[in-house]
Parts: sequence; C-alpha cells; structure tokens
Amino acid sequence: MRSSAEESTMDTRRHGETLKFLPFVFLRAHAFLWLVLIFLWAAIAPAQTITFVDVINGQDSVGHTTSGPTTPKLYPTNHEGTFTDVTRRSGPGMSLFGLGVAIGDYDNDGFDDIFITALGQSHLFHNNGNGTFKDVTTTAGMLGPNEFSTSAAWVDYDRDGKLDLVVSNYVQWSEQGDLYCTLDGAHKSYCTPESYKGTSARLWHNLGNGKFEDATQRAGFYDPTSKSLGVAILDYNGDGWPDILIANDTQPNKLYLNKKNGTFEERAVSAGIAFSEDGIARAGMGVDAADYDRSGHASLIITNFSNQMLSLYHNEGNGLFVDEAPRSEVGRATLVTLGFGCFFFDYDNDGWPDILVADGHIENEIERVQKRVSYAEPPHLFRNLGNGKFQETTTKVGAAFAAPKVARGAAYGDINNDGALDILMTTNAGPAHLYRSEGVTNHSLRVKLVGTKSNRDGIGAVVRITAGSDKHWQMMKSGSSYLSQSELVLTFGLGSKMKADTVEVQWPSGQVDKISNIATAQTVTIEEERGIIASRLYGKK
Ligand SMILES: [Ca+2]
Ligand SMILES: [Ca+2]
Ligand SMILES: [Ca+2]
Ligand SMILES: [Ca+2]
Repeated sequence: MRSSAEESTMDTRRHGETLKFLPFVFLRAHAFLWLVLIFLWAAIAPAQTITFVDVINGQDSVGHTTSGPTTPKLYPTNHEGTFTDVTRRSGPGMSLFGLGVAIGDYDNDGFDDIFITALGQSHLFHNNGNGTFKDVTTTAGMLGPNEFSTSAAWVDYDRDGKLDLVVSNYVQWSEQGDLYCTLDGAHKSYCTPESYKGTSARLWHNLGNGKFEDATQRAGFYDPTSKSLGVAILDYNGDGWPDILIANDTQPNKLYLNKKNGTFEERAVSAGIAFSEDGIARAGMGVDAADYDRSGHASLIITNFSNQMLSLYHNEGNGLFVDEAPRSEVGRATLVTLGFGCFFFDYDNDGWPDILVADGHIENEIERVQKRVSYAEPPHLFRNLGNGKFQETTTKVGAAFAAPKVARGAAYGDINNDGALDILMTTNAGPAHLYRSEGVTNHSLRVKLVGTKSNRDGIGAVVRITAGSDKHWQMMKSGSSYLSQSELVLTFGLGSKMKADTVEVQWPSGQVDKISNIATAQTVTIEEERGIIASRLYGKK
C-alpha cells in the first residue's frame, strides 16, 4: 500500500479535490477534557454499496474559550472516493456537542440508521430511505440522559433479531463544573479523569416498533465507576453470544460476558484485561477485537496513554487473555505514543489481520514538560507476520501517512471498490485524512450481509471462509476503534488464492448458510436462508 505521498499528484479535476488533505472534509474536532473527535463511515443506503459518512463537529476547547456546539456533517460517497456534504438536506445538521457514532439498521427496514453520541443529549437519527434522516430520539424513548457519551456500538445481545445499543460514557463533567489544571503552572491544561467522577455505560434494549428501554440495571451492566471511551463487541468465549468490552480511562477495563438470558457478568479481572501486567488501570481509549493468529479466538487491542503502550491481549481460549505487547515490537513501538483510534484490518490482503493505531497527545505543549513525548505523532501500522508477531511498516506505506498528526478517530472501508481497504483518520482541530490504498496485489473477497430472521445488517454474524488449507473468520460488528464506525462489509484477504472454497455464515438467529466456490475480486451480498443475492465485481462503479 502506498499512501497519500502520491495523493497530491491525483487528477484533482476528476476527483474534484485532492485527497491529500481532504479540504472538503475539513473538520474541527472537539476537545473536551482529554478527548476529541467525531466521525464515521458506513453504509447508509443499500442502493449504494458503500457510503461514507462523516459526522463532525465541535471546536477545540483546550482553553475553554468560545467553543460552542457545532453541526455534524454527512458526506456520502459519490464515485471513486469523492464526497458531497449533504448535511443540510439530510437532516442531522443539528447543533450539538457530538463525539462518536454508531451505524445500524435498528428497525430492519433496509436503511442504516445513525446514533450520534454527545456531551449532553445523544441523538438517534432514523434513515428515511430517501437520503434524509429524522431525529427520533424522543419517540425512541432515548431522551433524558445528560452524559458525556463517547463510543457506541449496535449489538443484538439477546439475539431477538433487533439491534440493541451500548453507549459508553466518560466522566461527570460540565462546563460549569470544569476544574483548573495546569502542567506548567502557567497555562490551563486538561485535568486527568481522576479529577472527575465516573459514569456507567448505558445499554438500550430494542423493543421493536421504534422504541428502546434502558436495560442498564436489569442486565447487570450498571457500573458508575467506569470512565469509558471505547467499546468493542466480541464473542470472547465462542459460545455464539456477543460479549462487550468497555475500555476505561484510568479505571479498570470491563469485560461483560453474555449470560444468554438478557444479563451480563463482568469478568475483566479474571480474564486478565482489567489492568496492565504491573497492575495499573491504564488510560484505555480505543479498542478492537479480531483473531489475528488464526487460533479461532478473538484477541484484543486497546490504545492507552503515552508511556503505557498499546495493549495486545491474546485470547488464550480458556477465558484468559495475556498481554503480548511488553514482549513485542508492538509494545516497544507504542511505548511513548498516545493512541486513540485502533483496529485490526488486513491492509495487504495476505490473510493476516494487521493493526492500525491513530496517535496524538492531548496537550499541545507536552514537549516542554516531557522531552520524549510530542503533541503530533505518527500513526502506527503493524504488519502481521503470520507467526503471532507484528512488524511496524508505518514509514513504508507513504510519507504523508507517516507524518506526525494529532489523530483521534480512525476507520476503514474500501472507498474505490478495488478490494483493498482505505483508511480515514480524524485529527484534533484539523482536517480528516483519507488514505487510499494502492498497489495491493493479493486477492480478496468482500462479504455484505442481509439478515431476515437476524438483524438486517447481520451484525453479530460470523463468516467463515476456507481457501485451500487456509481458514479465516470474522464477525460483522458495529463499534470498535474510537468514536468511529467502519463499513459494515467484511473484507477477507486471500493472498494468491483466486477463490474461496467455502463461505459459511453463522447468523445470530442460529441459521447457518454455506456456499461453495466463490471467486475473489468481488463483493457478494449474502441473504439469510437464501445465499448470494447480489455481487459486484471490483473496479465497477
Ligand atoms: Ca433503518
Ligand atoms: Ca435485541
Ligand atoms: Ca460469548
Ligand atoms: Ca496482512
């Protein structure tokens, strides 16, 4: 993959704008306390195979000067990686302190809906199916919480075919209750989250008919000590029921085991992911899960503060995770950087999930007090070597990609239908950066799901692929990374293989569909109980 070092030479007449610094996606990210950002990427209309959506707002409030609520933005893709701001005619152009986003078709009408987290009241937008959205927060029963909501994820935790919603919440903070902290005795800086009280993450149970109920207490999900920034859905014990990981900032991370009866049991300490190896509750930010070593179990990454390194929790398959970072290049490379967005994705399509980490410190003058640490930092790209080890390849994929940034959110998707995953990163008080992957020669197969008994997006479905002796699997999921949503399409890198021998979909309903002999270089849409209902060859607009 080469990156935007080459992007400045793109034909900007054809693309409308150069991708180099995406001036058309210029955003000012929001910097309350420690965090920042906003944005997402997903399919909002089934007619468009992949649609890019960017939700943006806020202003830098480091000094808490004149910042005020601003407006989310929607940028659906046109063709070949160009975008149009349709916010005004689409609907969600309201004023709010928005932070994160989760995409899911909560009413199973075939059109993906948008949940935007905010400081204050978060909002649910129903997709009207005609390119417009309606704010249905009140009728959905979601009006009320006045929280500092961060990442969110759709998950059908009771497997009734209706998507439920997890919302992580940060600390109890308001502009009036803001505390004065300083690093150097002269300038205001962010206070650590230890200065503020925590807030429980919230679980919304989907009742159908467009309504939700707050199931936080009943489900055993209530925990007011949490200061959560990231949420990932994974089935860590492989029982077919989705479990929930909450990444907490300076509080122990939480791992909610699904008890299959509408309740959860918190297991992070016994699973070994609550603390670092030396017993510290680190500054958990972003999180993702994937089976990076083909062990059959989903392992975890969690981004942390500078001098804490990334967590790379390998799933041992017996209910325990072991942090491999301290003994690996992943740990050494991430020691001094401050990570936010992160995800597993196979950027070179060799069949082994790689890791992206978006970095950037929270204090713009950090260099003055910590010489080794800087405000703008390069992201990290780690290539999976296939033997359980990773190698940093950040500087090999493009100078612009490797340039220091104050990055926050990160997501992936294939913006130009070539079967190689592209990357979007948002930055604090700066432009979003879009990196188009070029030069990947390995083959891939992309899978989109349409649930019928299961939720329409197939969120929670596990897709297993065999190609020769290789076996791959991924779970369709919402959430992960930091305040971001990646596309709801699974990309399987198959290396030199020209076809998948079998593709098996295990739906949340229990239905299993199996298909044989599927060629690579296409996106197939698989409907529950019917099999492939559509396919789109790579390269087609
Ligand atoms: Ca919908
Ligand atoms: Ca449900
Ligand atoms: Ca489970
Ligand atoms: Ca790879």
